[in-house]
Amino acid sequence: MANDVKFVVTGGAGFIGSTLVRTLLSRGRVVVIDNLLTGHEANLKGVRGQIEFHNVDIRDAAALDPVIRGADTVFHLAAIPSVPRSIDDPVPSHQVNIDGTFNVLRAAANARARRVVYAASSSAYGDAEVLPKTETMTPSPKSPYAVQKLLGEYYASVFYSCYGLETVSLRFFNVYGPRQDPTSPYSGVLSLFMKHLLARTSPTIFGDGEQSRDFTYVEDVADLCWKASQASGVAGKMYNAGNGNHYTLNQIWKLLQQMEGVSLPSNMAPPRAGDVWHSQADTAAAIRDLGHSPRFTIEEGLRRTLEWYRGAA
Ligand code: UD2
Repeated sequence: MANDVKFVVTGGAGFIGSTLVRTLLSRGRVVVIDNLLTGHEANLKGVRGQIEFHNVDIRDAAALDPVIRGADTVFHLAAIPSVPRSIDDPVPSHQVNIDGTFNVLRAAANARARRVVYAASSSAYGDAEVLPKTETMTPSPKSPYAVQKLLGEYYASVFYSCYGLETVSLRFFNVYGPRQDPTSPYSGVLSLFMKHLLARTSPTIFGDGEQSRDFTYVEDVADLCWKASQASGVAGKMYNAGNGNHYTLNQIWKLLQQMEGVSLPSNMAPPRAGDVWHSQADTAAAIRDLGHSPRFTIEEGLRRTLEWYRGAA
């Protein structure tokens, strides 16, 4: 692929976006859009000189157009994540995750971009009874965040059917790995577990810890974003971006303690509103249509992530 192909990554200074940026560097010109609300320029350390960075808020439609112009692929990862954050403070997450997504899709359509890959969320499934969760299941969102991310999928699909903009939605399943920010109460649970493990303090587990997640290593998700941008016959569709396994919080916390040879019983707190109980991806469609091939076992992913936090501490 010619090196002047332009890729735009919204949320490119975020945890997942900054990993994707590194995946794309050898494949073309990378342009990052981020307002640094939850992202950090430090996430781009070592690659900052090889990319073009725009401090732009995706709520600002007029500012998006010139940056997206000329793009081959737009990877739309900018969002205000977190289920509890969307419950506590729903307006900003609504505006960014719905209006912002609309603005990105519109700018991409106006720019006649070849394709948009959209970061959707496994939260769309809610508490569907059956595991693993398959793309054909009826969505059942339990929180504003889940609704917002689902609506983005619908918009992505309609931008294909109505405007001919190729889109692929990937439902990310609890992504973890290096550069995930552990400093907010809304941070992903594994980043918080890592922080506590290294500080030798006890994490808080909401509920009895028997809820499970399909924890997916960030590099596997970044690889799948790339594959989704290249696959044929997938425009307008949605796929699970998961690992295909699921582990309870109790299992993961136990595993982490064993890795460090420590004993730190967790604090228990009431379950969180909007929380999904079990989550596990059926990966068959992504394997078949996108060539998905996750490489990292949970042990290997946790080991690499822990080493990164140790170095960053
Ligand atoms: C949801 C989505 C995920 C992604 C993410 C973005 C599901 C199943 N997953 O993740 O795909 O879109 O949102 O934010 O909906 N917890 C604790 N202690 C803590 C923090 C969290 O016990 O200190 C629990 C929390 O109650 C939940 C689990 O850990 O049961 C995972 O929470 P999370 O915030 O890491 O991610 P989750 O599942 O809401």
